[in-house]
Amino acid sequence: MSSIQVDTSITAEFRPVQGVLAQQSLLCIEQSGAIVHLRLNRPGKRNAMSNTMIRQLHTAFINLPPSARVVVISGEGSHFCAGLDLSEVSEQSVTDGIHHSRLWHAAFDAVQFGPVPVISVLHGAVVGGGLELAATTHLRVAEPSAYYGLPEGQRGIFVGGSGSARIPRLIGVSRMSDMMLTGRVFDAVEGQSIGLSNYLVREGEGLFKAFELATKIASNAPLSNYAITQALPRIAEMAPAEGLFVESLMSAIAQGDEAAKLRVRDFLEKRANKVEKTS
Ligand code: 1HE
Repeated sequence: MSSIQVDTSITAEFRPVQGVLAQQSLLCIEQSGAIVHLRLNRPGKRNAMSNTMIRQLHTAFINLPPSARVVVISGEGSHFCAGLDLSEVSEQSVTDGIHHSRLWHAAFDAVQFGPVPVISVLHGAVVGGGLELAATTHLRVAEPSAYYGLPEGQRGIFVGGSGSARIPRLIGVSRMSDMMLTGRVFDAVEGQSIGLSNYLVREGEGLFKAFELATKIASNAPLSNYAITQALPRIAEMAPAEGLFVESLMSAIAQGDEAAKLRVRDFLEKRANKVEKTS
């Protein structure tokens, strides 16, 4: 029996979280064990992200319960997210536009660089700011109904929610330019093949898959997960010499943690799983 005790049960029911997270009216946030499930909850407007929703997302991610080990984001209704709420920007000044974009950056940084890994479950429209949000999460699970578009070109605007920094890192500048210049829409199968999603599952099975992945992730040592979500993307942006030095520091820090010592001892004393081929 492993000496590592973590509550990663997903058989327990998801229950509404309490406190500040319960007050975010455009989000529905529930928790089961180590997993927090956050649903964008504005289905009448296809989960279009208003300023209020962006602020609520930010608030949620800087107030996650300490017991959270993984967050799963999904969208209520027939689409993941229709992107920016266009009704709020039509009369915006240039200055307001900059502040508006920076609001998104702050919220999405709280998602990507928050305390725990985040998985998004994608179905229906994943467009504009919705794709920017998906690109901010650490893993993406798509259902066959998912489709990806960046209609900014047609709307006369530009990405403002970190898409120009995050989406090319998934699919390259060339594909993103195609999407923005021509309005090209990728379906779920294309999205999977070009790296927009990590997993493509059957319709209606996205959440189940995400919870299954979340359960595995939650059973890792928290510091390893933190290193993977925080150090890895930063090291990947560094020149190799600097990156390798930071890698040495991060690996020594992770290795020095009590959780690592326990896990290595579990393996050496034949209590831990071996690495096996998945079917
Ligand atoms: C919206 C929005 C929105 C829907 N802002 N209200 N995003 C876009 O350009 C995508 C625009 N939306 C669409 O293309 C379609 O709505 C969908 C493909 C997403 C869904 O179609 P459908 O047929 O299921 O719904 P619908 O009938 O078009 O929309 C239902 C309602 O949601 C309707 O409002 P209602 O009051 O008439 O019922 C729509 O107006 C409303 N709605 N999408 C505002 N986006 C930080 S920069 C990010 C830049 C961007 O994100 S640009 C991309 C913006």
